Amino acid sequence: MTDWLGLPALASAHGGQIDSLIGWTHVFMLILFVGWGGFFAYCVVRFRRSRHPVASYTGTTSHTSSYLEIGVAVVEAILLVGFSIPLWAARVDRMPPESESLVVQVTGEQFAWNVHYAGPDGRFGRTDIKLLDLQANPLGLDRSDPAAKDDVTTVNQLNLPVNRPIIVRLRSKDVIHSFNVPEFRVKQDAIPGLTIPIWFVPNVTTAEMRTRTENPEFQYEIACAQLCGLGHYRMRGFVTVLSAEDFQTWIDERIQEEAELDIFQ
Ligand SMILES: [Cu+2]
Repeated sequence: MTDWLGLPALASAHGGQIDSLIGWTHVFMLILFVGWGGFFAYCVVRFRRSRHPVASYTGTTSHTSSYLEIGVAVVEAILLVGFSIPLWAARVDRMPPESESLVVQVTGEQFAWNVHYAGPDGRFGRTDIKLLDLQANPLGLDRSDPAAKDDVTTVNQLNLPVNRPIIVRLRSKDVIHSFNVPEFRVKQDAIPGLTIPIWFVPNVTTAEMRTRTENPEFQYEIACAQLCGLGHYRMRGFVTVLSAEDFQTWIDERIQEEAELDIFQ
């Protein structure tokens, strides 16, 4: 079903559930559409003018429709309390343990995505608005803070290891942006003044997806999904999902590079 709905390729552990939810929603809406469409056609014929030349001013006197409405409200309450709220609690509120996950801070700005890794110490270095420099230090990271020594920052490029829970702490410097990676079935607004955590497990590497889609240039994209200003259209980042080893190699190299930069400063 998801094939003919034209959904993007799937690349996260929880995404299948979202797709089946989208599929079922379509099935239920189709049933409703056919049901109500049929009822409408029935009414048009049943209450046609030639059979009912004068309007009925009393209308129906039975209470069936009221009971039906109460029934619908009860079923909806059961769906909400019995299914939606527990699902939301399990999927959104309950984060995987940080010790088993990779925690990344992603900060939106007009018009870029700033990515911040804590490095091996697992602690994010202090950031200070006074150190903010749009070119050299877009996050205002204080390199003199010991926790910042091994931090890695990138712009518009989020590298992730495959099959490991990722916790993204979403922030924004200016206006509301939205972090959307369609293949992961992830979309969350980034709101100035708030740090919003989201989590997912990417389970297809970029290399694997390139073979699967037969597109050697395939890239996962972070598309800003909230109209955020004149440059919104070009607020685009890339996600590269690497094997655990490749990710480790990459981050080690970056830590090395940043350390060398520090020496020259
Ligand atoms: Cu944006």
